[in-house]
Formats: sequence, C-alpha cells, structure tokens
Amino acid sequence: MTDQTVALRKLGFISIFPEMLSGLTDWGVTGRAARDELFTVETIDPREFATDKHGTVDDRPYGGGPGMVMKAPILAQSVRKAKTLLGGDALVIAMSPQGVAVDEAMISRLVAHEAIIFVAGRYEGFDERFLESEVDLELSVGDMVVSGGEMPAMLVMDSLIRRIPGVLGDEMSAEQDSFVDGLLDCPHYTRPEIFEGRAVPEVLLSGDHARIADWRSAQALQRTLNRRPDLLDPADLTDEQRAMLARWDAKAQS
Ligand code: 9D3
Repeated sequence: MTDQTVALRKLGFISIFPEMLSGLTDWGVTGRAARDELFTVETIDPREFATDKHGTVDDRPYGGGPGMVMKAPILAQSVRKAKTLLGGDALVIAMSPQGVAVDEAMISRLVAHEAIIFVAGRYEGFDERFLESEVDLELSVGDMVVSGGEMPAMLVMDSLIRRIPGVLGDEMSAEQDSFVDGLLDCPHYTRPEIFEGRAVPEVLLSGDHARIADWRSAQALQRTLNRRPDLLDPADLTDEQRAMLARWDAKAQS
C-alpha cells in the first residue's frame, strides 16, 4: 500500500452544473492542489451539444413511466470532447445508483490511470446505450439517494486527489498510510483537560509514549469491533490484536 504508483494527473467533469466543481477546486486541500497544478480538470457542459435552442439534454423514456432520460448522442459527444482535451485513453466513469460501491481499494486501482472522466447525471438516468458504448465503469457512493451525480463524482475525485504526491503534507501522508491497517481511528482529545465534567483519559497525559500507542491501537480495534465488525479480517491482524479480540470475546461470554 505504501508507495503505490499514482499516475493520475488529469480529470474530466461532465455535468449540466459544471460550476458545482468549485466546491472541490476552490477549497481546502483539493483547492490548494488545483492552484498548485498538481492536477488539472476540464469541465464539459452537455448542453453545448444540444440541438435545440433550449439546450435540451434529456427526453421521455421509451415504454413510458416517470422521469426523463439523458440522451445518448449528447453524452457521447461530451465524452469525445473530454477525450480530445484529456487524451483518448482516459478512463470513463459514469456516476450511478446502479454502479458498484466505491471503497478505498477501488480508489487504489483508479489512481493508476493518468486521466479519468466523470459523467454526472441528473433526471432518472442515462440512456443505456451510452453506458454500453462510452463508459468503462459505473460507480455509486453507497446506498442512499441523492439528487444527481455531481456530488458523488466530487467525493470520488477528492479521494483520488489526496493520493497525488505533494497534495498532502508528509505528516498526513504517513497518517493515510497507517489508515490502511483497515481499522477505525482511535478517539482524539485536545484542551481543555476537563469539558463538561469529562476528563481526558489519564494515559494520554502520562507522557509514556509506548503506553499511549498501545492504548490507541486497542481503542481502534475495540471501536472497529463494536461499530464496523464488517471491516475486521482476522487474517489482517497482528498476533497481539488477535489475542486482544480473543480476550474481549471470552469476557463477553462470561
Ligand atoms: C426511482 C429510482 N431512483 C433510482 C435509485 C431514481 C434516481 C435517484 C437518484 C435516479 C437518479 C438519482 C441521482 N443519483 C445519482 O446520480 C447518483 C447516486 C445516488 O443517488 N446514490 C449513490 N451514489 C450515486 S452516484 C450517482
């Protein structure tokens, strides 16, 4: 996981609301990376390829039913324009509730591509023939309904941009590496020492760095067990961590 190859430098964003991307390019860590030109983004508005004066990009579904469908020719032309701007071998991802759910392992695979084009839909969805002819991968950000693909695309782009060398400081990069132990984070505390009658755990004030490290890793393991047992794979744990789990399990049985 350490030092994996990040080829990603170029992003494409196809959306009828291209201004939404400023949430990513103007703020925080991703904003600084954009200003430092650690990556570039090209936005394409499909309305550019509409054939009527209203800029229509959607139409009624064949077979009837509610909602509108985004038109294949207009989306295909948008992707072709994105490819002329980014390079013909760019990966094309359509954001969709029907896509595979993104996780950190998916992010690791995606950063190996030098250029990725994201297609964000509105309305009921994309004409299936566009997906078949132009799209390499459909991605979802999880099992909830949102109003369009823009925020899901920006969420994935944010996660990708963080992997580009130079985007995070050295300290945060090291921290991200340690996240890949696959556990939830330990609790964090800062001043004041007492807040509404709640004290900071004594161990964190002890100055005993070995004890603090042990406490933090035990907390991380315990929280993962309690909140996200689906993340726990005994094969990925150290002998000590497995022993801790066995001890808690024995205690829970008694
Ligand atoms: C009535 C059926 N709905 C499908 C679940 C309609 C519908 C809801 C939301 C159609 C499109 C959308 C817009 N959502 C996305 O474009 C989307 C999305 C999402 O809603 N949840 C999780 N991931 C994603 S990625 C794109």
